Amino acid sequence: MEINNWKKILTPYTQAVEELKIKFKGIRNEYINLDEYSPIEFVTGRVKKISSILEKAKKKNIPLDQVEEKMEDIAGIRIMCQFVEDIYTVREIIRKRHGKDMYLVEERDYINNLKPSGYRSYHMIIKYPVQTAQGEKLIFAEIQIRTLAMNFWATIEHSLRYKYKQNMPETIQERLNKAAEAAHKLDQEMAEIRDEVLKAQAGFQAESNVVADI
Ligand code: 0O2
Repeated sequence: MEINNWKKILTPYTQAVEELKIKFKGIRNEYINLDEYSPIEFVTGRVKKISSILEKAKKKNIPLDQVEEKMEDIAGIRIMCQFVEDIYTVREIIRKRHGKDMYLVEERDYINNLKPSGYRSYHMIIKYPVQTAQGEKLIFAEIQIRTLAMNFWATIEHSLRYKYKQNMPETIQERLNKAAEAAHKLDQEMAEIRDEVLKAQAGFQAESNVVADI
């Protein structure tokens, strides 16, 4: 396919990524402006590179004239959270948007069903309406929701996988598996610390209410 054709195909995806980034960053800002805890730490997004689209199409036997209907992650949004619990808060926020400014198509829980690589993340596939000069275009987008620890692991694993392609040395793979386990433990520890902090805060508030009653 000609480069100009790709440019034409990818334009609404760029638009969708920009709009979705603004929307999710907006949610974070809402919490921050109210001095409340935000379940969203930061948001990134990207349009899949043409070379990655071609590679994936080949791997998944997707004809190039069907990538738009069959490839769900050409537009990708990544939402990073501090705690695992926050991922489910963000999931609820997105579920509530179904039928409003986006349509939820599928959810993939790679947190409870981690991938053989050790990858953990919560994926939500949506259809998102983009207003183009030719009218509305409904396109797929993939929202990946993860903790900072999950993101740290995935970012490094992704770059190593890119470096080694299919030939990842076994020792590196083993270390990555161990690192995935360590990242998981870190998330569990942090969740417990969070519970302790919340309990302590609740106790402190109850005490100050008693003082206030006096
Ligand atoms: P990019 O553009 O480099 O990010 P699959 O072929 O099974 O991996 P599928 O079925 O198309 O993926 O969809 P899925 O499972 O929702 O995953 C697609 C995206 O999730 C990947 O994009 C990654 O961003 C992320 N992902 C999935 N598995 C792994 C993994 O084992 N390690 C890391 N680091 N990321 C993963 P791409 O295709 O890598 O493209």
